Amino acid sequence: MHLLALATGLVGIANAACPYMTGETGDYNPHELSRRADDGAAGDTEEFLSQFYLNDKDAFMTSDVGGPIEDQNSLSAGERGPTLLEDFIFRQKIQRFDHERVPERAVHARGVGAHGVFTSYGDWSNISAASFLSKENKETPVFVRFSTVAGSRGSADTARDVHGFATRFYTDEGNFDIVGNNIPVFFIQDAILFPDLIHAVKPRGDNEIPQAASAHDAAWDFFSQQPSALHTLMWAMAGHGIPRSFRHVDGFGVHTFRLVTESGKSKLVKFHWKGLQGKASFVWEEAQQVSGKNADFMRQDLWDAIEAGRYPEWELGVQIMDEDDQLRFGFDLFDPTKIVPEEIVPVTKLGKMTLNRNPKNYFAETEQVMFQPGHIVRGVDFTEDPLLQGRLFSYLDTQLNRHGGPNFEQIPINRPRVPIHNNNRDGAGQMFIPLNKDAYTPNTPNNGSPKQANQTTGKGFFTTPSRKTSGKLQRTVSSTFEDVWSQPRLFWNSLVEAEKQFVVDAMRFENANVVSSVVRQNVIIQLNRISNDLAKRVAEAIGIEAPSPDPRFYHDNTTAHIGAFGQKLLKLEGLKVGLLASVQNASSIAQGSALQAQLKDVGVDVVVVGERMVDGVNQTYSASDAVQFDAVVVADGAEGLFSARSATEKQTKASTLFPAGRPLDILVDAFRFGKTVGALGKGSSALRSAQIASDRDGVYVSKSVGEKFVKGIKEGLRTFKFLDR
Ligand code: HDE
Repeated sequence: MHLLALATGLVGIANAACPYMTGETGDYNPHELSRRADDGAAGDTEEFLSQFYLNDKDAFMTSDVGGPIEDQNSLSAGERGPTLLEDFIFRQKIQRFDHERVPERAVHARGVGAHGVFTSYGDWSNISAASFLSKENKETPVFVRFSTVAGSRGSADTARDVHGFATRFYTDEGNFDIVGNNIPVFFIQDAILFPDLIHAVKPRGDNEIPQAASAHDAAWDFFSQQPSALHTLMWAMAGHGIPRSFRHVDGFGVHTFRLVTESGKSKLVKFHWKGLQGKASFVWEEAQQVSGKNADFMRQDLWDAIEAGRYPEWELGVQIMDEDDQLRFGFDLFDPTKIVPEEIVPVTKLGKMTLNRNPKNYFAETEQVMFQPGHIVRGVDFTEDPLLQGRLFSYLDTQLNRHGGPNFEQIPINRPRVPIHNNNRDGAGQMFIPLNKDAYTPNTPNNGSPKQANQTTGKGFFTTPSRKTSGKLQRTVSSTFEDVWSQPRLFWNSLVEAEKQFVVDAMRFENANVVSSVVRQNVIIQLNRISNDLAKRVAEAIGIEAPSPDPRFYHDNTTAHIGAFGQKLLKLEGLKVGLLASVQNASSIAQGSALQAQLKDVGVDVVVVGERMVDGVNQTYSASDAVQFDAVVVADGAEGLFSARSATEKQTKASTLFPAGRPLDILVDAFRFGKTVGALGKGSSALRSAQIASDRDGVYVSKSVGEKFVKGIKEGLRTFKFLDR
């Protein structure tokens, strides 16, 4: 008889007579503090986390061990004497400060988090046993962290980069994380190359330059010699690399995962987060300016939107495929450099996520949240994707390094909303007091608890029963992963013309910063395998001879849902219109409230800009730039501030209220950044000073804030970018 079975057999006997079976282990709940809802639902995140809130209101300051103290002067030997070692108040305060930092994330160091809720659209037990998908309207708390990849924790938000989109579901059967990106593919096919990729993209080893940028030799050297990177590179060079905000990105699980039903039937799936705001991007000059003017632009945008009750939303969808489809579409579903075009497999929407609460403390929540692709629940399973397999090791490993021990899952933001029962013990910073003194299985004294749970007993996690693997050991790329050029071409073919130019401009910028002509040459060789047109246009600008077409690689296929441009925004909430007014003309300022009244219904904010802060003015010209606004309107009566540059300079020289020519610059920049531009009444003369023809796309002129004008501005904002100006 198997030892476990033997032990289990004995439990029954022990149960009746054993003095250890007092019921104390049965009641053991290390989550004494957890207020789990009676119905077994995962409960409300804020209520759970509020147990850990520290509120200093009307309290005296205390030391870390609780005694009230004063901490503004250190204890010295005599008025002018040295500080005493016995001053525990001084020592504790400085020591705690010295230890405030933990290692930033090795990648994705800069990010912003928010709480929310996921609501299932239905009972999805036909595809997954995951409890958060088990019934219509079932709600599960979530925490999301958006990030950039390459920059350090203090880098600017608008660096051109892939963007992280990591979601944790605090389900009533444990935590499930989708640790995804805003781009559906990845640069490499095997996790063992990740350190190479990141070392190539991160700043140089000697001088740590450049920060949060891929416009340098090492990055493009790697990209051009590792052509599996090309597909992701194309996405990153398109609008997806510089989104307008985190509210305006989609998200992807990237790898193919498995969903598994109660009975063990599996499907292959790709996870999608489809934003209900729509997608929007900056243009590059604009993104660079934002980096300098407001490095926190994107975290501010998310924070403000949530504070204002404009909760961003995403639908969770899956492309569902059969196990037999693994090689059916002309590529390998386990190759993370491939998308499954939605024309082949449409996206089934499973539910909706709403982000509705900002964290109370950045460090405790956003910095300490530790996502892992390995956090899965019953009903979800991995696949053989070698990138995913490697990630399953890396996240836990790096988190041990960040936290300094294995108990980080007990930190409030990481804790599941259900009790923990296992024989894992001790480690630095243990938060629980386990009552079970027999931390082993099988055990007799504890009646075998905690008991083993599996597919049929205790709603346990189970691996897809039909999964099998075999083969001889080898260090090779799968032959089914070899074609890495067709899908970058599919991407290129599917872009609207203006976004193609956007990609060309991005590649010209990046490669103009590459010093080595060998690397630039290699880049062009690879681009030519995607498209001769693309290669020629980039080559022309970076001093490389235009290559001849290489038709071995070319096809004319296209797919929808690819670009960041070319689709209208679905919601305008939280976008900003700058009304350029003048304090010299009160009526120009009053147009702000008229315009605001008309844009309120779509959640657009009007910011009235004037020479100085007076009633009705929200911002001064001295502190304003085009990059702060999604559209700019010149008020009737403000035209005096916009005369041709020489006159403006003369006029503003006399005053130091704002830099010379600032109002005109805002207008000119707004236009060249592809934004919606408008003018009211005599304000339209400002357009002439800026050499903006009033019949251009996205330019709206009117006598006053009338219906047609407002409709135009809204329509312009929906288009968001007029790229082909
Ligand atoms: Fe990550 N990645 N990654 N990554 N990743 C990390 O884990 C890694 C990859 C992603 O907001 C690290 O806890 C390897 C793909 C996000 O906290 C680290 C490989 C995708 C975040 C790590 C990949 C991602 C990370 C650093 C190649 C999209 C931020 C800190 C096999 C599907 C999560 C941490 C957050 C973070 C390793 C590739 C997304 C070092 C080895 C593909 C969104 O463990």
